Amino acid sequence: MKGQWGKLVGYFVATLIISAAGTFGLPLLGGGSWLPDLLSREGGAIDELFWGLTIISLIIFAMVAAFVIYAMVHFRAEPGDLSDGEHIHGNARLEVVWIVVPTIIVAVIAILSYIVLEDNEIGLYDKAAAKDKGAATLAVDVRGFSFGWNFRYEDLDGAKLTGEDAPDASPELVLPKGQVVRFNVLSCSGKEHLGRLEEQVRRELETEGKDNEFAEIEPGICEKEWDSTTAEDQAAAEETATKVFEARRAKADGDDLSKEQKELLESLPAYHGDQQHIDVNHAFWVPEARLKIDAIAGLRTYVQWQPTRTTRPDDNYQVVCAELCGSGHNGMRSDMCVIEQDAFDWWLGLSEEERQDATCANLRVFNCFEGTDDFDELLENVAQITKEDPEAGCREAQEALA
Ligand SMILES: [Cu+2]
Repeated sequence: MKGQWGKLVGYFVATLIISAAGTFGLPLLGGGSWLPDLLSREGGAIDELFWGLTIISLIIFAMVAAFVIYAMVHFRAEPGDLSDGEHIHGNARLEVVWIVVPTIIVAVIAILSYIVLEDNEIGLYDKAAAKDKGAATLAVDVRGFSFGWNFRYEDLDGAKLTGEDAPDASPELVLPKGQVVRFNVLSCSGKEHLGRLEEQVRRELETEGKDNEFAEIEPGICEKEWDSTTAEDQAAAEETATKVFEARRAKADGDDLSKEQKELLESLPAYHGDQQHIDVNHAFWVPEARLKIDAIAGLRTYVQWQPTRTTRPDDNYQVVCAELCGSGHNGMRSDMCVIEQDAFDWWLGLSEEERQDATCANLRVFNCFEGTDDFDELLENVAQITKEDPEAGCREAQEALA
């Protein structure tokens, strides 16, 4: 008996060493890590959890492999032996072990995951609970549509932060370093908008030259919410959006609709052909920040994280869609970048025209010149540098401006 355990332990240790060397060593051959760069405060704990789970998995793998190898080596049949193996059943002690041990492992994993996720969601749903532990200080409205993203910047009460002449929304995600950002995520149909415009054009064409009171079509709910500027407007639009979502879900489930729900669904703008104003679900994800959240049509979801460093020219990070959403899914990517707070404040106030050059491709090079505060001039110079050398890194840019 003693010898058996000794051999089992030997197989266990050997398998553990080989599989651990493979797991941690293979990426070194490729010159990197299994994980992308880390950009957020929240990502650190997630990575630790990931590696913790990896180690638990390696140990379980080595245990199973040890038994398999032991069985193969010591219980293999002699050549020509075609008889059945011994039938064994009813080992109470063994059954207790294989129920209790996995239960403990799963419970430990669940508790560790809960602690990490709970800590990452400080104040996300309960501002009062956040206190000084690092709740969000900036809100970004994230709208996913087929196929792209829009980002709008707000304070936590929903008031827009962009200046008078600034565009409402940005197709790229620009974030200030150090602020905890709460992302309000929604799949807000691009088709809703396109569908309305198409319908409007069609109606105008049909009645060319004649007055057509029907040519003006009400914006859809998603657009209304987007366009609302006061907190009350937004709350009202959001409330309606929630009711529409519930009514649609009830309809899809085959439940009886209330009178209010029926009226609501009938009042929605309808277009020719399919229900073009309904977009599909997407998922908002910046791999370097680790956290992701679904973007659901009609239902707002939230995620928050704090970018802890600025992005450099080599940090070509992107917002990607993590939910297979259709033919354009692979192209549903937007550039993202993190800049210093004062540069961010300046960026928010830029007019539509000025923002043309203030893209992430240039803002990343911007970050090579920390301490400069004449951002207008810097942008002009940087735009010139990247025009001549789109691949310019910090060194090239610094040399060009020296
Ligand atoms: Cu997608």
